[in-house]
Amino acid sequence: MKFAHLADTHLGYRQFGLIEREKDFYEVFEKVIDKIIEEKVDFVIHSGDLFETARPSPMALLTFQKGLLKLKGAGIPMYAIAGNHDIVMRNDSIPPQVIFKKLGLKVISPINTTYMHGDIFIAGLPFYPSSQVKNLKSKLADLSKKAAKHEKSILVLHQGIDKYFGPNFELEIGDLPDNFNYYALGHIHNYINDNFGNGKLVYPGSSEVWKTNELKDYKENGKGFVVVDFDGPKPVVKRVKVDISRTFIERSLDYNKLESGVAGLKETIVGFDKKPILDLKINNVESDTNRVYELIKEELGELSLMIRPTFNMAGEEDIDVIINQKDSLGPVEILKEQLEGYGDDSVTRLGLDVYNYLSKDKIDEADDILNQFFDEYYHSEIRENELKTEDEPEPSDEDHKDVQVTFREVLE
Ligand SMILES: [Mn+2]
Repeated sequence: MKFAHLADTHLGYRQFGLIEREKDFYEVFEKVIDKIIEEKVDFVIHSGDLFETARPSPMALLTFQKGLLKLKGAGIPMYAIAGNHDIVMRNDSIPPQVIFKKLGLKVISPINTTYMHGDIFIAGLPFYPSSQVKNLKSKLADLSKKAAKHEKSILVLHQGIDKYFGPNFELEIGDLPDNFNYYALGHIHNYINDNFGNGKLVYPGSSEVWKTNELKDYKENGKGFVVVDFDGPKPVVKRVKVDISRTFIERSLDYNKLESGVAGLKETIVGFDKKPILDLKINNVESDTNRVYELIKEELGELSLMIRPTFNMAGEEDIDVIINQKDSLGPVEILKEQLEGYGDDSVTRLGLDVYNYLSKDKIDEADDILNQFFDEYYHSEIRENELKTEDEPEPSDEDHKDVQVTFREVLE
C-alpha cells in the first residue's frame, strides 16, 4: 500500500497581486496531480490549506475539481482536512472542501474524524487555533485510543508544532499522541521529515513559493510532496520534487559597475520561458537612485515579471547585525511576554490568536473567538447578569417604517 501526502497548495493565492503568480499555483498543482498518478499510489492525503481562502474563486475551485476528477479516473481517492486558510472559525461554517464530497473527496472533519483504507486507519482533525487547544488535545486523546486497535495508523493535522515552528505554535511535540505510525502534517511550508514515536512525521511543505522566505528551503529540498510506502510496519518516505517553472533570482549589483552588471543579468534571463522575479541589491549607490531605477527598468523591465530593488548607499558600511533569534523581540514575542503577565495560558493563546486574525484583517474570526472564549469562561456570570437586566424594548412601528423607506430608496 502506497500513498501520496501533500499540503498547503493555496489554490487561488495571487502573490504580489499578480495574476501570473495565481496561474503559477494552478500550474504546479496540475503537475503535482500528474506526478501522483505516475507514482501509482493507492490514495492521497491533503493536510490542509488546499485553498488560499475559505471562499475560493471559481477558477481555484475548478482547478481542484479537475485534479480530483483526474485522480478519480485513475482510481485514486483523496482524504483532506481544512487548514487555517480554508476554514472560517465559526461554529456553523463549512470549509470549501465539503463541496467536493459528491465527487468522492473524503473530508476528515470533527464529525467524520476517521476512515479505514484497507487495513490502514486514517484519523484527523481540521486546524484548531491555539485558544481551542484544550479541545484539540482531548480530541487527539480520543483518536489515539481508537488508533490503538489498529496495526497501521495515520494522523492528519494542520498545526504548528513548537519543535519546528516559531512562537505561534499551537502544539508542543509532547502533545502529539505517540502511537500513530505516520503523522501527515500541514501548515509549515518548508519540508520536514522527522522520526516521532515509532513512526514518521512529515510536513511536505507548500507546493509553490508562497512567501519569499521559503526560498532557502526551496533551494535545499525543492517543492513537491512525499510518497509513503506503508507495506511494512514502519512507513518509508520518499520525497518527490515538482519543479516550479518561475525562477526567483537574488543578485547583488555594484553601482559603479551597474551597466555591466545589468547586462550580465539580462543575458541570463533573456532565454527564460517564464519571466523571473528579480530581487536586486544595489550596493555603493552614490546619489542618484533614479538613474539606477531607470536603467534597471529599461534593461530588465520587459524581461521580468517583477523587480524588487533595495539600495545600499555608498559610505554606509554594511553593518553585520548579528541577531540572536532567541533574544530578538518581534511584535508577537512582545505581546506574548505582556500576556504571560496574566499568568493564564488560555489568555495568552487567545491574545495571540486575536492578534493573528486582526493582522490579516480577519475581523469576524477575531470577534468569534473572543465571543467563544467569553462564553466558555464567563457563561455563568452572563446568565446572572441577564436575569438582572430588563428585556430590550420591541422595535416600534416607526423603526419598521424607516427600514421600508430605505429599501424603497434602494430599489428606485
Ligand atoms: Mn499554509
